[in-house]
Amino acid sequence: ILSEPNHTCLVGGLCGEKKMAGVVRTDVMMVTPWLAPIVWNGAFNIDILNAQFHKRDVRIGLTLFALKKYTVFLKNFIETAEKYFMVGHKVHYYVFTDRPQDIPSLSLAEGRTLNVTEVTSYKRWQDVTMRRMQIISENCLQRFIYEVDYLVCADVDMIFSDHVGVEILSDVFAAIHPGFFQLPRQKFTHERRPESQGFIPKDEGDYYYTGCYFGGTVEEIYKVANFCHNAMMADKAKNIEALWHDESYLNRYFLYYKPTKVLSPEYVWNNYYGSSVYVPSKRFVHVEKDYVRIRSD
Ligand code: 2GW
Ligand code: MN
Repeated sequence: ILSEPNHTCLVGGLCGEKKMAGVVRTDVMMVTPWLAPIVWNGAFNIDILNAQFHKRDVRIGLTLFALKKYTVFLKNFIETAEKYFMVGHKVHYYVFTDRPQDIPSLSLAEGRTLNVTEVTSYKRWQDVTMRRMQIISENCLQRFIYEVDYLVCADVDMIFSDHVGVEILSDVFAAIHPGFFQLPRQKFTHERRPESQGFIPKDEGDYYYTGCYFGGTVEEIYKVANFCHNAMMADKAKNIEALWHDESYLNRYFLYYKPTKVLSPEYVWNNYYGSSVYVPSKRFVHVEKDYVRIRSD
């Protein structure tokens, strides 16, 4: 380690090098109590990470669901992803839609492909968002496992506005919801009814994770999606649905199967929450939408 030009000394004040391997912020948590990194800008050296991932020739799948009117979000999503998401790496976009004729043709950089799969829609919007888990888990077994190493699963009503690279990748990662990172766990909107499969007791829950962004190896994402889908179906059979749908079941899964990396709110922001001094860069942001129009049939 001492011959590595980018090394950081373990004790302060001795670094001397221009380009440090990492910067420790003292105003935010940088590591979870179970020793998973919390990813903040400056905490990593992207050149080292890129070299490591290139050596493995890593392939990254990005799953996107654009059903009904949500096809309108695809163009900006993909265009901004081309600029900021995993630039220089192999990327496969997997778009699931009930309106394949509405998918715009977009030009992609070398090493990047886009695949459209037709799926049937559901009447209830809660089913539209929740059934993503079923489709992800089925496709993990049928194709993702043969085609990519990592999966990133995201909402489609988002745009990238700054770098998002291999620093997010790990066996299984989750992102902290931007509305909850300054709140105590009692305020988290977890499902609190013990009869639901999404149940988390008031005195438990590490973070409140967003449902709009998670990922990991195909093997791990299969477990996540399969758990969430089965939990939803078990609840459905009892005529109960967790408070925040897929997000609630996801939070329940991550309580007992801890993520190996946690993304700070830099990695999922929503301008509904304005700005925060703790979040110098908004890398992946929910777009404002006309809820009534976009969600009507
Ligand atoms: C239609 C009516 C109401 C709500 C959603 C939809 C809808 C969602 C749709 O007509 N077509 C569609 O493709 N979707 C997909 O589901 C799309 O990928 C979208 O990004 C995702 C989640 O729906 P969205 O973005 O409207 O919900 P948000 O931004 O409030 O999402 C949070 O809460 C959801 C559960 O209530 C999910 O957990 C989501 O992951 C969270 O970010
Ligand atoms: Mn969304």
